[in-house]
Amino acid sequence: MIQESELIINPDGSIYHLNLLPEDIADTVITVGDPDRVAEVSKYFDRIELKKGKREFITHTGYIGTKRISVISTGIGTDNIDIVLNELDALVNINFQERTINETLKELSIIRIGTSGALQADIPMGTIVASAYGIGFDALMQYYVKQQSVEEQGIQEAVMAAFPTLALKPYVGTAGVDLIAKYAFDLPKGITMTAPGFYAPQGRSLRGGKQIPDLITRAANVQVGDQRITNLEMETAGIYALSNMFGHQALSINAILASRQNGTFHSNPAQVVEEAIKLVLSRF
Ligand code: R1P
Repeated sequence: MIQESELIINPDGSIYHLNLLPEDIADTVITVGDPDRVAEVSKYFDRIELKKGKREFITHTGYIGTKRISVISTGIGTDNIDIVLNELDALVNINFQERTINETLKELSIIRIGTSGALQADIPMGTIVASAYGIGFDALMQYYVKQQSVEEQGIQEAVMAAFPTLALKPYVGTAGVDLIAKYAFDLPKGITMTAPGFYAPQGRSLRGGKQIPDLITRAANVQVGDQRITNLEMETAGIYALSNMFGHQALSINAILASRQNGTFHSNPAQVVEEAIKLVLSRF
């Protein structure tokens, strides 16, 4: 039996942070960082069945045709991903009355529609990129047990060699094969670097000193077989690694808003995000 302090259930039976009941969530869940982006996705639903939320975690569940779909905002960063992924998994794989793990486990399809900066000069702003892998430069997976594939180990070793001064060991997660085939078969793909911050952890500095001044070129030059680091953001690796651990499929689709090699930012970010949303929903 899972203790009350570990699986925290609100008085209405909903899970602590997401404020959702098990029946509130569809088997396909789109995640977005920005709570305002939830309505930008659900405006394309044929019918919205519920809108719930708490803090930065806003959820809309509805239907496209006869297919049920949820969209949930995660807010920014891996610490939020830890909460969202654990609570989504609990909603489908834990019996809240008995506080026990279900015998038959459910596999969710989790699709992130996010924004990101390109690391490669040949990926222009406005491109929609899919993450074949995510590499996390944060400590999240130092607290979990996850099997590592040979491919993941190769990426981890190449990245560690490129960043010898890092005290932590970046971890790797992998996209769900079925989701890549369904949603991202024709998109440019690569490794998404996931940083634990927006400024120095992504090679930016407005005023403070940077511990890794050449972070962008170091990351851009990593080559593992035919894989390279295409883009940089703050959630994909955590989503992938936890989904891999739990047995869910995940896919991260990013609208490229910045070119980090050229130092430029897109003049109409909302339009690129809209294109990414329409692309994913048209393939649902
Ligand atoms: C930073 O501005 C945020 O934007 C990116 C980063 O990963 C980070 O969450 O993604 P979202 O637009 O999906 O939030």
